[in-house]
Amino acid sequence: MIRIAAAGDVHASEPARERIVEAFARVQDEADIILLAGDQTTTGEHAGKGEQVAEILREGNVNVLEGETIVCDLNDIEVGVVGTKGFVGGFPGSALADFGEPALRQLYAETSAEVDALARGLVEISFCALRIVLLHYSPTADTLLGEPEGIWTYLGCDRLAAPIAEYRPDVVLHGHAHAGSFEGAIGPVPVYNVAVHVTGRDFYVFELGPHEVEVETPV
Ligand SMILES: [Mn+2]
Repeated sequence: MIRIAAAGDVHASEPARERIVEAFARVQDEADIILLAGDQTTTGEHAGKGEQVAEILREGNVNVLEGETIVCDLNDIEVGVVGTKGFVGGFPGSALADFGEPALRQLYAETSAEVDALARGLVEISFCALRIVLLHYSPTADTLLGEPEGIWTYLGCDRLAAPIAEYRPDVVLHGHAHAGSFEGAIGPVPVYNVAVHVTGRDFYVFELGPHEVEVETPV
């Protein structure tokens, strides 16, 4: 079994520095791998500094996955992670179509590129005993329950679910939906919204073994 510590939407800021430093120090002993599902800082992306934030993380030996994969050997288990942000587009009933003005079609194409990256990554790690998908946006409406339905289109896209249903990774983790729900599924694949606002803790730590996930639902 490997122990995974997952957190989305940490939204690090100066006032939260001490708490976050302590949480990262503590979790070192509790997990074999730490997975962060985006929104690491409060305003990095909105301030147009996403690339600088990524560079600082890389300098700290953090693997930043932008449509990429990483394979690591943990406790003699080959673990593959596909990481990509995912994007907007919505779910049946309110889905954006590949139609209309160029700006709208560009948005649709950006989600298509994310879906392609996800599919490519799942092929790349297909030999791994454990396969994890790490997204920011949600691939299912299950974990959006609790969010106003009017904004679901901007919280994720069910087109991201297609490669997940096809390649069946062991687990999918995402964030972004601060008021969403913890647990969902795409066919037999468990999906967890690990946004700290949802899990109610700095990190959600769970064990994963080949072909089994043991997750205790937060109360
Ligand atoms: Mn967020």
